[in-house]
Amino acid sequence: MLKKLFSKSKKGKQFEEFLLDNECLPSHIAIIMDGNGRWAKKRAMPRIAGHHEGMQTVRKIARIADDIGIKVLTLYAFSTENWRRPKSEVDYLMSLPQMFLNSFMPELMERNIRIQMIGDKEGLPNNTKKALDEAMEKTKHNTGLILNFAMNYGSRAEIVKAMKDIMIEVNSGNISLDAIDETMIDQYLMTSNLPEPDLLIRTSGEVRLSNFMLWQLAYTEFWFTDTLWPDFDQHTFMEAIHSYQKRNRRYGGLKGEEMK
Ligand code: V07
Repeated sequence: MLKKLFSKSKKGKQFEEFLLDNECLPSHIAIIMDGNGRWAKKRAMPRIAGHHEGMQTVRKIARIADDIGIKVLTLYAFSTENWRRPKSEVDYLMSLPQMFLNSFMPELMERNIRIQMIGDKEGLPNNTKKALDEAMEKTKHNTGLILNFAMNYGSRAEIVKAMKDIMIEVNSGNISLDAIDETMIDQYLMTSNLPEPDLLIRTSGEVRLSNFMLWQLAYTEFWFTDTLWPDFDQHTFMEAIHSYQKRNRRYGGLKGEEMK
């Protein structure tokens, strides 16, 4: 069924209308949120101003994802490579989860949104870790949108850890070599409770995966835009979902393996 989604401007007047097919909505959307630094540079502002604006965009896009019934939104917030940035920038980035959660928590609860994360939590500063732990604990019974942040995340490191964890079980005789298959590897990844992403979005004109969810993205549709993350809005988001739905409908007659 095609469903019209009306959005409102600040004055409350309808200014745009989107047609969404809610029968082939992507369940899981993953986003590489690039272009925050460039956004700030264009305005002669410090990079951290771009990150702050990027955080506001996270809030807006999470609301929209929730409104249209997306089940999982995975956002690449901090990669294992990002530690190489200047210390002042890293410090600021690490303060964002707290800032975001402090102000957004009442709305997260109201909307029944659950916070999750993937990545190496132990490598995060204590304050950041604590804010994340509290938010995950507080929202763990929420059954709506899963807002999944990739924090201190690297896909290869995730796969290495899964391999090691499986080896521990093999060595202690709990599982046999023959029992290792794709389903088992899925279960040892940090995304074990999530469906695979249906749609990957990367902003800011870069066309790489940058060590993001390499295993999980095997069959995912990719959508790239030159729009910088702080400028990403409802219109761009709908454009991405539209494009996914157009491609998906083309495979309408195919099922299962054929579609892969
Ligand atoms: C970060 C804003 C978005 C653009 C990308 C870089 C900067 C939201 C969070 C966040 C993370 C965990 C959480 C709640 C919010 C965040 C970092 C960077 C490190 F539980 N935005 N955002 N975390 N940016």
